[in-house]
Amino acid sequence: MIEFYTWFTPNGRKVAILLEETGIEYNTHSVNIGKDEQFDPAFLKISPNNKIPAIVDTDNNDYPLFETGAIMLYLAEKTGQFLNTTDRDAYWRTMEWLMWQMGGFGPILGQVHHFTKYNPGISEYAQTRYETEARRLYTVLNTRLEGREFIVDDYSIADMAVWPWAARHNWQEIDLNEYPNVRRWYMTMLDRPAVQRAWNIPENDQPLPVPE
Ligand SMILES: N[C@@H](CCC(=O)N[C@@H](CS)C(=O)NCC(=O)O)C(=O)O
Repeated sequence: MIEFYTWFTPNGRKVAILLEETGIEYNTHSVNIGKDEQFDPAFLKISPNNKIPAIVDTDNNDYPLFETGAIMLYLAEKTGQFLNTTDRDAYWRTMEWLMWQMGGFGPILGQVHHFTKYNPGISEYAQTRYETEARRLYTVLNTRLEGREFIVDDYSIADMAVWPWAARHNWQEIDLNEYPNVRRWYMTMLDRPAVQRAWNIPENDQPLPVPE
């Protein structure tokens, strides 16, 4: 059994999608980051970086894990799903795009949320810098998806890691119509029942973002 500590944010939803897609048994524990529950001493024992999400694998001596990249690799290995380990090119391409999300798409879009959505006008420099970088990253993704249904051809943890960040395109003032391959891929993902269920973990009243 996987104990899943999370909140309804892009990083939480990355792991929620994977858990739902694999069909593995898990329990959800809400960690309300709006109420600073990520700083509770009990949670810090599992996630010393005081961020959601984190997991505990009770089938593996209560093994705790934080950082979504590590969690997704762990769950892909445990279930044997969504990471092709036999085709070495597919394996490394999946790693490459997972790392691209962890090191670029996530952190930069997180800054766009901070400066453009929540604190507009506070720093023109920061807003311009992160919005420009966000558009560059969407262009990179759009190019990668040209002629491909998914980021690494077969549906993988790379798609699950990137999608919840793209789901906040409105917050980022990104018009997905300017990135047609991203839009098509985004809609393919949106149609998946597991993605729809994951959006609501833990239960929340946020509507699934459907681009105009
Ligand atoms: N690199 C981390 C980032 C996790 C992260 O930033 N989580 C946010 C929510 S999306 C959080 O817990 N924020 C609470 C805080 O910063 O105190 C990962 O991929 O797991």
